[in-house]
Amino acid sequence: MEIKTYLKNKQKIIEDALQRYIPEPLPPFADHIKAMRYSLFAGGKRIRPILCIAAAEAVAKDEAIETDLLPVACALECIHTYSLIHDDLPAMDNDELRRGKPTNHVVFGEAEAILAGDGLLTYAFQLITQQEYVKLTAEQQLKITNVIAKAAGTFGMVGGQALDIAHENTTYPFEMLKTIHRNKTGALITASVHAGAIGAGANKEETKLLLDYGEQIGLAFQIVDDLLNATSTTEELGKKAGSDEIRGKATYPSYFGIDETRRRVQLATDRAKETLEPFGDQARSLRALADYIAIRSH
Ligand code: GRG
Repeated sequence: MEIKTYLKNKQKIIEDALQRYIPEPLPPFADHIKAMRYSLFAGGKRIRPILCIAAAEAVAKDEAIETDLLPVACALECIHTYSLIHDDLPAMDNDELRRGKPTNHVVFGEAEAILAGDGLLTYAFQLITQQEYVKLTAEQQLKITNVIAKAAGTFGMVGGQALDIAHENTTYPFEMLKTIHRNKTGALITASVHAGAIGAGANKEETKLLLDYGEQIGLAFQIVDDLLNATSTTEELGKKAGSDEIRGKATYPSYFGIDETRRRVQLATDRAKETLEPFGDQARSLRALADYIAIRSH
């Protein structure tokens, strides 16, 4: 199946599951839930949930694995969406456009946007552990909760964001840029793959290979984000282009120029695909996702 068809099918499955799992905007919390739903259903690519399911499919032959993992996949999207809402706030990147639409705080105000993010982050962990939704064992739920909490928190995305903000308009060694990228963007992507591996009952060797794959595509994903920020238009991206330079952020293109940056994307993508060799044809979707991440246009 072509990657575009695969993505479309999976996006529809995630979309439907999110509609089922995320509460309706009913009193007394109607306005708060409306703000959560606004960003969640604003047209994200759903890469993290799809990676979670594709990683599980690389390990498990059982077709039910997708349904079993849907709450976890949706939880990853909730956390990702929260991070975008908070990242766009005036105190952080101060952006007014995201996923082609006005950002959450522009529509609902700052206080509501902060709470929409808080609500999504917390609801993610409710989803992973909610007994009527989850088909995984208690041990799998515990492991997945730990992996995702770590990746989303101080030793992952939040820590990476803190470093990123602290280093704006400063010059620093390339090693620091790698640390920022690995935590801010890579950690949740790797955790998405890791959660799929846990859900599918991957053994030690399979888990190690999938983690290596996750790290390489996490790296490729962030480098492409840097490239797109430097080379695309706001219309193409659905968010402000050129903002890294305006905010004095170090990026791969600022260290290496565009051509060398593109070469590094290809290198990370090739490495990611190499680690999948032992999975044979069962990892075809993960391979296609690595290619998709490298050539994506928004
Ligand atoms: C506020 C705790 C906190 C963290 C923010 C995610 C993040 C950390 C900042 C966003 C800034 C940014 C552009 C990061 C680059 C990688 C990234 C997360 C891009 C957006 O992800 P996509 O392309 O977005 O998967 P969609 O809209 O398709 O879901």
